[in-house]
Amino acid sequence: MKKNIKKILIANRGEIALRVIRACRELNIKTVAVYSEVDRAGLPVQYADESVYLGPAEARESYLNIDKIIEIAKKLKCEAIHPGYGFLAENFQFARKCEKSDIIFIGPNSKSLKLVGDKLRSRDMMAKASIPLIPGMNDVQNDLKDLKKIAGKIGYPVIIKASGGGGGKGMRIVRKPEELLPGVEAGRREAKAAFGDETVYLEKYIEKPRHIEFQVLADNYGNSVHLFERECSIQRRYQKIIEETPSPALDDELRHRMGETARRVIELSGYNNAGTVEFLLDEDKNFYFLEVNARIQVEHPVTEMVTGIDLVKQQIEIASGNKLALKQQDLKQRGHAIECRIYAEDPENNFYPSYGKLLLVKEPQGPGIRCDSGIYTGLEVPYHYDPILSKLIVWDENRKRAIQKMKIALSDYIILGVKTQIPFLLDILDHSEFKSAKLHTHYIAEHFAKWIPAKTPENRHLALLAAALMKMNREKKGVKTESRTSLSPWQLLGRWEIFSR
Ligand code: MV4
Repeated sequence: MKKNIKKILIANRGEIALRVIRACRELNIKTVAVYSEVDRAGLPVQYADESVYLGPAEARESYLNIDKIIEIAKKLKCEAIHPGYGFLAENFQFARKCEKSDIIFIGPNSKSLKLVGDKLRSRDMMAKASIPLIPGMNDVQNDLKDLKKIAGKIGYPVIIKASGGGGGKGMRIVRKPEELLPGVEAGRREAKAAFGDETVYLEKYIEKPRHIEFQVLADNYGNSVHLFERECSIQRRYQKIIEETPSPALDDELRHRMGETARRVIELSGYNNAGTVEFLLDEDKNFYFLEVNARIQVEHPVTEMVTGIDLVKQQIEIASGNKLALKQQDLKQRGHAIECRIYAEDPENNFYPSYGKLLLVKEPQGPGIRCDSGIYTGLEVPYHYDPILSKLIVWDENRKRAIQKMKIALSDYIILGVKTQIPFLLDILDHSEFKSAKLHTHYIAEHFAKWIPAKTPENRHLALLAAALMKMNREKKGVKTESRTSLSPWQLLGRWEIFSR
């Protein structure tokens, strides 16, 4: 069962590929990066020990090309593949092909991956084990007349979900009986097109829940621990943008109950490696199991900051067949961590993706500041993939200080050349309901529906100003006055106050 992993292929790109390469280096494991046509200049290609061209930009021909990736892993004698998040991370056929090729898939076994990907089947299994679930259906129901009866029993509003979906894809809310059947028909078509499975089911719709998830690690021998929660209620169109831990909504007693429930969900699913158990928490603090995310998640760093545990290294240790070295009673949460996702999106233009060459990148630094990114000055941001540029994570002793640190770090983060939603993030952090932690999944829809950015100077104007200041500095030096600084305005950029915020 134990296997010495000496080389890992990273079947991903961008910040998460770099994150995995860093963990491998620390464990003395060689790395192979794979890259598409538009990622030749990406940092993973530079950081990995070897890199192999995969194919054209389209994900189907590169990062989703199962046979090609396995072929490269075999050829270069990689004992394991790390899928990161997205792309092939939750594809049980990929996991199964790895298993059949005697390559370790760094993630759960394919059988349990298939189970947790089938929301209706896992709902049914959890119901039988008395895991708290939102009232709704636990089996496939094809007769539309029956559906109407079931919805009546559940009580409106109900939510239609795709069994093969997840993460909000293919969901619709139904508030009146006459909207049910058209909703189900549309939902089925959508689910069929998106996941190749038209199965949908109904649940009672919970208004304004909090989204709280628990990080779990499980080894190959039935041992598991949870590494506490992350609160991910701040999202926009199912895209999380701010995550934090601990959740201000939990006390130790509720945290303990939810954490133990999460471990049971993982054990019942026969799950191994790192996984996340998602819950909704309603306004009366009842929690309900939603689904298992079978991957390392985008927001994993906040858990690392408060527990001091490197989750990617744990994933590799587990995949190598080592027993979990962590014991639940030894795990503690220390301080508070917040993550902001930085996307190449234009908040002034309905968050439309913004692509192009990065003219200047300057990342914040300081105690308790972590920046997981794959960007640098001069990099061309391709439009073919998820527009995430970077993740800014801060740690401090409590929530208030962490928010303060995040505001400073965001203001120091300079990205010129593409638009980012940094101004939007800053306004959320400044909002009174955020400060008092009154969070829920409709927070942005409720408080920021009509958000417009404060007038900030355009990059072109900044460039002109920078040139003017540089000239001034040179002239000062020329007459030998005591110059305040010999730094160029570009180096000082984050400190400019042109308009007051
Ligand atoms: C819900 C819900 C309300 N009631 N289910 C969205 C992601 C997917 N994992 C489940 N989701 C939801 N399921 C019931 N019965 C509200 C959401 C939801 C949501 C959940 C987590 C994070 C953001 C969200 C945004 C809108 C809706």
